[in-house]
Amino acid sequence: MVEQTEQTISPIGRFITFEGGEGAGKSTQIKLLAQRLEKAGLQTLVTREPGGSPGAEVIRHLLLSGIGHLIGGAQAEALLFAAARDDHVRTLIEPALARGVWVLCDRFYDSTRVYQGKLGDVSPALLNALQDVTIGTMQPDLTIILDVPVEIGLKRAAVRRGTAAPDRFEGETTDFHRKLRDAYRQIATAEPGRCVLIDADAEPKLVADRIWLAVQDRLLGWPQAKVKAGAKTAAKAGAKPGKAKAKAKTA
Ligand code: T5A
Repeated sequence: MVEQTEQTISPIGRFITFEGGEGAGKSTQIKLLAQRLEKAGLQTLVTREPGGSPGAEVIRHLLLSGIGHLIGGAQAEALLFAAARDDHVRTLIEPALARGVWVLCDRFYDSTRVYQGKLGDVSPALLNALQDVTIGTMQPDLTIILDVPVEIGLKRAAVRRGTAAPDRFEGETTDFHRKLRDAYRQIATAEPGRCVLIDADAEPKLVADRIWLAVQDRLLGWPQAKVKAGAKTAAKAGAKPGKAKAKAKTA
């Protein structure tokens, strides 16, 4: 298994982003994928947005407190997310990729497109301009969109939060979160080359197997036989990999 890994893995760094609604399981899954990649001999860096770099973490604190929304609504928030992203990309992501590290990022610009664009009505022209300034032509090599029913995601987020108050975005209405889910599904449909939609309404281990299949298939170039072997493992545990894959292409 390790021999195959060494023969087929590209030495350049890859950029994988995780997206989805509240409580979809991004933080949980990003750690599990990093463990699998490290086991395969790849150096990884797990990071998040908003935040990831010292400067961006300061802006994260402002954003999640709701100050951006208070001073100028979704447009002000879009500007703050962009400022945080600019620092994060320049000081952390680009240097890591240049060193050959695989960067796994919990949320990236799709979050801005969905939260501030689709739901906040910030104009595509402004979002495109911000994207040009912050990331230019850089694109994730793969975007994993975790899809769960809204009620389940919100319940998970509430359990994790415990007695703490919901943040600015968790506190939105159920209708907001439904639209959020739809918007992510639309992105998966519109950009099937970059995105894969993963059914995340399952045990964490099973979701991790689905993600691993997608990463093997899309980025590691492992032989089909190997992918099928992974699919069998998932099927044994009750997964329907064929269905998940078809959904990713059509949802
Ligand atoms: N935002 C962000 C924007 O509006 N615009 C932007 O441009 C960007 C970058 C960030 C907020 O900022 C917004 C979006 C967000 O609202 P955050 O605190 O970073 O907020 O939180 P989120 O990214 O939303 O992530 P969450 O913390 O809500 O959830 P995760 O990471 O998706 O889920 P996770 O892994 O922490 O799991 C939540 C709980 O569920 C359990 C976990 O153990 C945990 O308790 N769990 C499962 N339970 C059952 N089955 C599974 N499969 C499970 N997977 C996890």
